Amino acid sequence: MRASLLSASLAVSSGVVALPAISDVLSDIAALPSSIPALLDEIAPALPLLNFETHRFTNMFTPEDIAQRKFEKNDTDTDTTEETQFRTFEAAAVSNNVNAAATCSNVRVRIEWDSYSNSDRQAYINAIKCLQSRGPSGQFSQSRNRYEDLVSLHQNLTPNIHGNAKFLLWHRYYLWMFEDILRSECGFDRALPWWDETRVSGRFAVSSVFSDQWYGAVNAGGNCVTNGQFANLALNVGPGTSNYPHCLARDNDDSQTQYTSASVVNGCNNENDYANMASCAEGGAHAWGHNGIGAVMRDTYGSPGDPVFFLHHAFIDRNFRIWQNQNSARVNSINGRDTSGNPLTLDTTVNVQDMRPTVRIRDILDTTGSTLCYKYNY
Ligand SMILES: [Cu+2]
Repeated sequence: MRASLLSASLAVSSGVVALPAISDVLSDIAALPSSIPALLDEIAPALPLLNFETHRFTNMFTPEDIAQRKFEKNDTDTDTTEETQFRTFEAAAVSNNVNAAATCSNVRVRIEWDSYSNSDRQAYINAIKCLQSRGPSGQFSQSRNRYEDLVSLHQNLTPNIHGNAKFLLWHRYYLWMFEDILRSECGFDRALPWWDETRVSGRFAVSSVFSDQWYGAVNAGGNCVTNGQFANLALNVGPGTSNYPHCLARDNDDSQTQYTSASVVNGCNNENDYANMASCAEGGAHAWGHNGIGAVMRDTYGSPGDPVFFLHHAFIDRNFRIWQNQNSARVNSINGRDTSGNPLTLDTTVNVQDMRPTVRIRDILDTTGSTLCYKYNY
């Protein structure tokens, strides 16, 4: 009885219409402690994977799909060359007035995980744990610590920032804000790391990221991660739009992580058109990495609850930057549409619900401009 009530409430609050084969998950649910308050003092349970699966990243592109250009957005044809040229011209006029060297003279270099020293790694993880130990701002009712403010923001905005051309831009600003909060609130004094998943596509478990020493196992079979520095981490935001205490869980699937490969990344980066490239990147290495790590990372809404989210998204942002570096016009022009179908312009805003100032796309296209000031080590 208790188990069916629980699954019903999860299903309703996360917007799921029907849960298939309830008998398949009953045994898992039945193992949950009896009340939510009791959970707060205990190890949070692993939730049945179905709760994450329901909100998984969709529109995934294999190398074959990419070769067939299945990522193409129908709407990008409406963005005429004339329009794009005008936006480029407009941006050039503005950037002529800005001395980039003067506003970003101390560029931070985000270092790939394998080259990030043990001291850097520990400082970074300490800063994340610091955020997790600090109280929430109060801005988000579902958040129980400062780190979960960031997860809540992502959960709140999920429909606006996925599946449309804002995806790469919003997540770029979100990562920058994460770094800025680590620095201003937890004394972090280095640049973020990023993780080159092309080196370990199809074999994530061999990476030191998922070792006892750092993030703990990726092969957790959907159970709680019980090793590494985030062992038994309790999460309160998600899955989906619901909020229920659960542990950090993972469920590695190499048949999916194989597509974080260089061929997938390069296949998307060969695309000339921003909106098409962004669509390809989102359904390419981005989605495969999320779904391949599994469980919490499989939940579009609550995936930042797994701290590896930020290593993964720095990889995606780095791929975007590599694409921009191929042609200088790519830091001065934009196309594609937002979730409502409105064309993006350089003046379209990117907001983080006031956790940091709202910016315009023109402010964050260049990672070495006056708003952001970072690059990647390769
Ligand atoms: Cu996201």
